[in-house]
Amino acid sequence: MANGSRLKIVIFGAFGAGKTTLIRTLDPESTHIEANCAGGTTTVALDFGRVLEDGLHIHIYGTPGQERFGFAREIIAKGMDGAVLLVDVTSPLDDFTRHLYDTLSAAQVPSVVFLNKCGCEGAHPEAFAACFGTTPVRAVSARDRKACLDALSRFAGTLATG
Ligand SMILES: Nc1nc2c(ncn2[C@@H]2O[C@H](COP(=O)(O)OP(=O)(O)OP(=O)(O)O)[C@@H](O)[C@H]2O)c(=O)[nH]1
Ligand SMILES: [Mg+2]
Repeated sequence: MANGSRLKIVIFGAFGAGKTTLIRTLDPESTHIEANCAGGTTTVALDFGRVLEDGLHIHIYGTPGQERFGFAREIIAKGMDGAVLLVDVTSPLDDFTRHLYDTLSAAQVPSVVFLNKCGCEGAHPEAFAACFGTTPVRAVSARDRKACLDALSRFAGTLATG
């Protein structure tokens, strides 16, 4: 349940799904704890950003996507009001993303799936439409601020009133 007019939303997703990019797009002033890795950077602790929409303070926490950081995901997830599962649609659905979805579903966390990289070469968003049961699915690009803000505030609206 939301705490007054403040919401804690946690972003989950596999390695490289675009969680850090999404939070940076939503809040250019956001904070990121990352390390260098082959081809770029990877989150080794968390991301944190804030968005104020319609009087609602949305605190957005990003998790590390590497499987070995399960302990960090557990800590970051504590007390969350809702979860975003971010999925890279340029690759087939992987076991880890499926595991994250199953864990959120079993815990009955209010969730939404954001399909990311929809405009990229090799993207197949249609292949994911039936993968997540009754959980709402939204197509975004983590680099598109308007689409991300719209998708986030719609989801936040369901939590604030729900
Ligand atoms: N073209 C394109 N590239 C994207 C998009 N979102 C993320 N990327 C790229 O995908 C790569 C991984 O993005 P990150 O945001 O670091 O992914 P992450 O989910 O935080 O990764 P971990 O922290 O390692 O789990 C980076 O090179 C991003 O620039 C997108 O919407 N479009
Ligand atoms: Mg990251």
